[in-house]
Amino acid sequence: MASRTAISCGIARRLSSGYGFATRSMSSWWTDVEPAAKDPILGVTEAFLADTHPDKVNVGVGAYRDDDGKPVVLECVREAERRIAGSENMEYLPMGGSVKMVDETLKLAYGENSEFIKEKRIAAVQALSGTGACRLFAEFQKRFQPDSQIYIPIPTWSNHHNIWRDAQVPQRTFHYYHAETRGLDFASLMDDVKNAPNGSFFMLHACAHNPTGVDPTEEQWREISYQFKVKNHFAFFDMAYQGFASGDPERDAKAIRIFLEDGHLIGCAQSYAKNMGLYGQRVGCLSILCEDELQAVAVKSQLQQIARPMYSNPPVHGALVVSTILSDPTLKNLWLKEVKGMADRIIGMRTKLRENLENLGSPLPWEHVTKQIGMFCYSGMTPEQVDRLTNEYHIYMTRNGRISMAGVTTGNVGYLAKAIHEVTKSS
Ligand code: PGU
Repeated sequence: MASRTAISCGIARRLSSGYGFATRSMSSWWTDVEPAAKDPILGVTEAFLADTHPDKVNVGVGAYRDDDGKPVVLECVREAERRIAGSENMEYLPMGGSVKMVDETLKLAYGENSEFIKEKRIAAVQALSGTGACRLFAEFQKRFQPDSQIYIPIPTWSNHHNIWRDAQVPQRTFHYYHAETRGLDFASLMDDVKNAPNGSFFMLHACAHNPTGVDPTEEQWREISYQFKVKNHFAFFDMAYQGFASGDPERDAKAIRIFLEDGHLIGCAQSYAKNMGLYGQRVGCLSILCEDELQAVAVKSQLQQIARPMYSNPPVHGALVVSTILSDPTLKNLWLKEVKGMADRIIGMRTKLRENLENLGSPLPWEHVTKQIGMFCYSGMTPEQVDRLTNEYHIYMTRNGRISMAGVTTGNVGYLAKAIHEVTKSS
């Protein structure tokens, strides 16, 4: 940095003294910058928006749509916003964000009557949605366990790799999905857990695994938790879809509760992007369960110190929306009803998509469309088949064959099934 400043001062001097360096404009600093690769998920949205075809379909990004294909603002959110507009100010939040929002958020992950909450053993801060929570944790991991690595399932949400890469935490992978059965590769997963060095960090999807839609059963979670205990591994849960797996946020926290029962000190990223439809508000939470209150105070203070030079303090509006909803029993019940409504519509679309494919006489099996859970269907289509869907049918999805079921509607499911049938029937 210092040398660049010195060089630029030199250039400025020569320019002003007429030495004839006019061709070297300041923009030449960036001539070596190549365009970044397109994001495999958000790049799909960009391509979709640029397409002018009237029948185009976007089943790329995991963002919920109603049955008319429109983005949804939940009724509970509308009501909370009416209340906020009439009363709240927009001051800075503390570095760790809204205490009220964080307190309510911890109840969703750790349980309404959690002993850990009562004992103040959880270090928790508001984060910039689920991504920000993961990123904050990765930074914390690097800072306080500098020699550690992170084990990430294959496949996973593509951004997980970017997050731990930018935090300079080395990445390892563990088996998760079995392509032939389109289910969990439990045996290989357990082998990887056993073979990892003692005390390894693992990133686990708490529910509604992205992109596969395949979760371990309760029994399998118990075995995973047991083996983590034997190996003294650290479990970091990314919970971006609480409520979308079963329709009930409480049931979707089961994996976390099993780990808590078994005495693990976990970490957890929570997001309100999907289950409250607060995508662009960037509201979420990072929590780390500690040995005691003293440790939790220290850990929280370090998380705040990481946040301070990055973004200082998190945004206030989304946090107010969340805390208003969750602290009011009537609004909270409305929210629970609305989450279930979203999950149910997606399940309905799974049935319709499968029925349509079978009625078209597809020679391929499609049971996995209805067996998988959460927002996504991991269809098994190849990148080339996806390219044909996009180029010939204006259907946009990620090249790993993931269909965001949240974008499937009564209006487009027939068209989608027909196009999928056309590109897969001879495979
Ligand atoms: N973790 C998982 C497993 C996710 O799928 C997502 C979002 C996040 C965290 C982050 O969500 P926040 O919005 O930061 O709370 N994945 C979606 C949304 C698009 C994206 O890639 O960010 C998806 O389509 O996979």
